[in-house]
Amino acid sequence: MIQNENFIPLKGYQKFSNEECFSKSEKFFNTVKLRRTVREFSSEPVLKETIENCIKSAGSAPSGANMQPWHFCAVSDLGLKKKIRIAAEKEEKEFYGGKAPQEWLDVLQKFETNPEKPFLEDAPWLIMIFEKKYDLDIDGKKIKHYYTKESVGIASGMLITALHFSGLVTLTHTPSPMNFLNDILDRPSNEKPFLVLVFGYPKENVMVPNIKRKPIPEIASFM
Ligand code: IYR
Repeated sequence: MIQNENFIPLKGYQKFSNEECFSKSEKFFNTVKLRRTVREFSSEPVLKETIENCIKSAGSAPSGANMQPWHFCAVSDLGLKKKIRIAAEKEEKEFYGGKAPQEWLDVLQKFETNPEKPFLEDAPWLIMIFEKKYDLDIDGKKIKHYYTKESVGIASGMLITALHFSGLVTLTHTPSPMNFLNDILDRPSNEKPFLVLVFGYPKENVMVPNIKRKPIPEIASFM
């Protein structure tokens, strides 16, 4: 047994039988499979405390050398949301108007996406997720981070799952490039925008794309 101050006993672990594990996995899947990306939101507010819980869940993600290389910037302010929408739509107009290769636009066609992004103002909250390429110590010396993309990707997945579990719907939005978010949100240069997560309650009678999920033999192999 390891005995030094770097380690503590595993807390709160609950052992389940194989049957219980199966039943819990099924229950989780039956909740998670209902998650759908939604593009139209009601303006109904969401409690800040709910968002804090979801961000705490995301912040419990594993990360390279436990550097926790993320920052979550939650925005409900109407003025900021408007600024973000204007800047994102500027990039998206270029994307749809010639920057994106035709092949890419062709696969997006069935989702009917376009440069208009009203959800950036309609949804009660946006969380801008930043990837911290490095940290700075009190003397301004760089602290290297490892596997930042992987770590922030895992945390983002956990945030989406937490919001879904709380009864909210999300949209993962990635205007490209998104450097404008550093200016609008006054974030430092060691933080790189990773994802805009739009979320709230869905607009009434919202429609979603008619898509299928790949079955297990297509996405997994057991050896
Ligand atoms: N960022 C654009 C384009 C876009 C790209 C992918 I890949 C999508 O799955 C959906 C949209 C937009 O948000 O419209």
